[in-house]
Amino acid sequence: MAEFKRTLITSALPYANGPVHIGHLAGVYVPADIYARYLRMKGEEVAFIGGSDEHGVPITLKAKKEGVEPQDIVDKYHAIIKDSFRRFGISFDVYSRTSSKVHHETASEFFKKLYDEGKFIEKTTEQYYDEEAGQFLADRYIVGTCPKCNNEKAYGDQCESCGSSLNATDLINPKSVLSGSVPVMKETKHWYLPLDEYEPWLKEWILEQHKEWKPNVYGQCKSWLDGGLNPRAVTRDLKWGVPVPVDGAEGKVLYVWFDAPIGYISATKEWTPDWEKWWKDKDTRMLHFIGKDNIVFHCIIFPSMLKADGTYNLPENVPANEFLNLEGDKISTSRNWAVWLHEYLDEFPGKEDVLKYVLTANAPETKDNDFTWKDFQARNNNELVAILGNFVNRALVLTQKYYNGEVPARGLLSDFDTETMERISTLKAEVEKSLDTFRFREALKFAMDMARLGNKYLADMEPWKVVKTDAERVKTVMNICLQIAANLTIVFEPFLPFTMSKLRGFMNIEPLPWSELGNPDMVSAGHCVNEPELLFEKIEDTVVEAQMQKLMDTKKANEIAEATAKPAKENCTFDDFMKMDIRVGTILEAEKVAKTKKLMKLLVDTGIDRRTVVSGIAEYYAPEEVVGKQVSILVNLEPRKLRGIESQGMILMAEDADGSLKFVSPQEAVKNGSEVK
Ligand code: B3M
Ligand code: ZN
Repeated sequence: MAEFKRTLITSALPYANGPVHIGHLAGVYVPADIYARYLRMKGEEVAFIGGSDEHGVPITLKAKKEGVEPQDIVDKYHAIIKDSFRRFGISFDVYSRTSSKVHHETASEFFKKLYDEGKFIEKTTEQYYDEEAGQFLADRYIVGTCPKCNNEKAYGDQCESCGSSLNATDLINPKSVLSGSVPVMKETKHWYLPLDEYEPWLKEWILEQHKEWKPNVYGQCKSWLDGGLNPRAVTRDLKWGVPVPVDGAEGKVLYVWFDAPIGYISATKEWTPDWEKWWKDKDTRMLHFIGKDNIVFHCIIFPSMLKADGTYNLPENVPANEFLNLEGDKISTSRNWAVWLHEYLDEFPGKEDVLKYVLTANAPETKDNDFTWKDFQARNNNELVAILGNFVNRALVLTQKYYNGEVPARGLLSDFDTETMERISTLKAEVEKSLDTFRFREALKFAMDMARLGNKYLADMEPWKVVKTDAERVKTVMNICLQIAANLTIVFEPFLPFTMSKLRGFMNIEPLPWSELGNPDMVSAGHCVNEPELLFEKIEDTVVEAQMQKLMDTKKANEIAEATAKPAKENCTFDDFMKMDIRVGTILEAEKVAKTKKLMKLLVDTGIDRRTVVSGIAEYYAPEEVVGKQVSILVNLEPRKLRGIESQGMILMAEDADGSLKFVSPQEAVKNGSEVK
């Protein structure tokens, strides 16, 4: 591998249409931050770039819904996101935004250069147009039925239910999100980046030269490349975004995925006038930290844009993560199924590192993972409190107790002492290897092994038992414990920066560089440590129960919203309706159907006859409650067998928001056999 002088770390720009949540952190910002801190500790030159992605259709739709301008939406969320990252200690060198002037200029110039050099193809095609709203409908402005899974709320670019990527013209029954009207096809001109021309180069560059990329990243690239690439439109008919800087392109802006990655360049410009060194100097290594849904944009499209320009570096690696789920369900901004960072920061003050630890220990590096509050509690209590916190606390408390806080000198070493100290160096090598290959959860496990080592050493040596009888031995043991604690301040620094700053305070030491890790002589005899406090505190059941209750409440609210928002079915004719013979009848007998949870066998007087109906109401009513009730019954439904019983008709039920069933009955008693129409 080539030797690099400096590293440019980019982290995906979150959309400024909502706050950031634990999924963002686990997927992108926590690993990027760990890596940036690690390199800085090694004395390397690093730029850690972030910012908000402030263009794109979801932002314009949200603005429309709230009756404000897109700029108001992004101003609001950019501030919230930026503040959350700051409080959480994500150590960006710059956190910028794509509605800034420098970004508009940078993106515009980037496009113009490629345009002038003839790197785009110009094409006129037919696209959906909303005649009522008087505008073309890009991607998310169109909803319709997914041709693959029948989800009725699929978007023009993607079905979020089955995950297929779609073209607006694939949708069945397309409707405009703006007016609800059926869009028409109309001609429009756009500029396309001919990705097909870059395909042979991409194949060589990724598939041959970057076999070291993570398997999930390499695999996704390979499947895109094997599938063949097509020219891709880089402009849209929209008002919100970077205007296309070409005559005759009024009312068109750059596609959000064209301008957003250029945001990394503009952010670097905002940070330093010397930005070109970070983007064009061959001694700079560029890394993109992203989530898996962004792989194609960062491995195929953005590199093709950079290649087309010809003056920029390409990414060396793209350590993308998979997704983090929450309590078994996909995190979703629109469904409020998330742990929001700004809420966590308010509800768990001083516990930024705890969340960072849990998200790293359980990071979705190779597959999707699940965040649960129980796991959060267990990792805090059983790992941070019981291992790391416990060890350093005992080491410091005993030093106070035995030596008034003064570090004792080491005497003769036992084999076990030597082995323990050697193990620290081997752990150093292991942590480094994991960090260098972006395996952060493994690196964290090795760091925790160092704390485990200290804990075990202290437990095996039992200095409290021999402090009276073998004072020299105890001095050696406590010296070694304090050396381990000093090593912990280094190895945990990239992962738990707030906590390590506290620990250094207790130990009365300055931040140490990474190169000192493994050194068994970091605190010298005679150095005085301070009175320690606890590094971590136990998280009680009531705390996680409250968080789980909050999620349950969200679930309930979503269910109610969904039930009431169910769209009407397609129209039926009057004749269709008249085919159904619905009568009022009275339930005469009722019994549960054996070995089922839901079914009840009813004998109903329909006014025409007495007949048996099997109904799925057993979870909501007891048999004795329903006998004597007047109900509505569809009497000409084809008889069908349920659990061996022939059901002759169907009782009409209303399904409440929580899924429970209630009878549809006449308000006043009527004669059995009365028609419902
Ligand atoms: N805003 C998508 C996302 O948040 C997008 C990333 C842009 S990175 C240049 O998933
Ligand atoms: Zn679908």
